[in-house]
Amino acid sequence: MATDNSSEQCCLLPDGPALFCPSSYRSRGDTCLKLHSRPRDYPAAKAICAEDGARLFNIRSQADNEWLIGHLRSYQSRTGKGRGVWIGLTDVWSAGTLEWEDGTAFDDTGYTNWAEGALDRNDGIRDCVYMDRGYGWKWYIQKCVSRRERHAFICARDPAPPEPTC
Ligand SMILES: [Ca+2]
Repeated sequence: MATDNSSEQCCLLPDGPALFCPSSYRSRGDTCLKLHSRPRDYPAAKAICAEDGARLFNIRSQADNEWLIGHLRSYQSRTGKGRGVWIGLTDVWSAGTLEWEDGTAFDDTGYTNWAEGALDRNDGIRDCVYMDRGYGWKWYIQKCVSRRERHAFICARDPAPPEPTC
């Protein structure tokens, strides 16, 4: 992640206050994003985002997918660490029915980037989707909690008016 640019103004509403990303988040479009490079299991990653009023970043377009890959490549080239990242997609609530963490149903006709055979692996045990360098950055599914396979993750939240300083 780039250095803190929290003071960077994110968005302007027509008649509202300027909105900012909180410190340690960076702005991308109208969203604030933060990469957590330390691998966690899916519920732990979710909980860490929730502490910030954020949710796991959802890939909703090819642009999102490419941005995330570029971001991870850059991180890996600097640190030599990291190979997988949760993408905020799970069927843990209803087996076989994938949903994004923002609450929208997964749409097969929308953008997807599945690894070959990944969906065949979706059973009652494997419920959480990640993308992995080992699969050419394509999407794969695994257990949400696995001691051996934890992943980095990105928290996404809305920008907010600046905190009062007095
Ligand atoms: Ca499943």
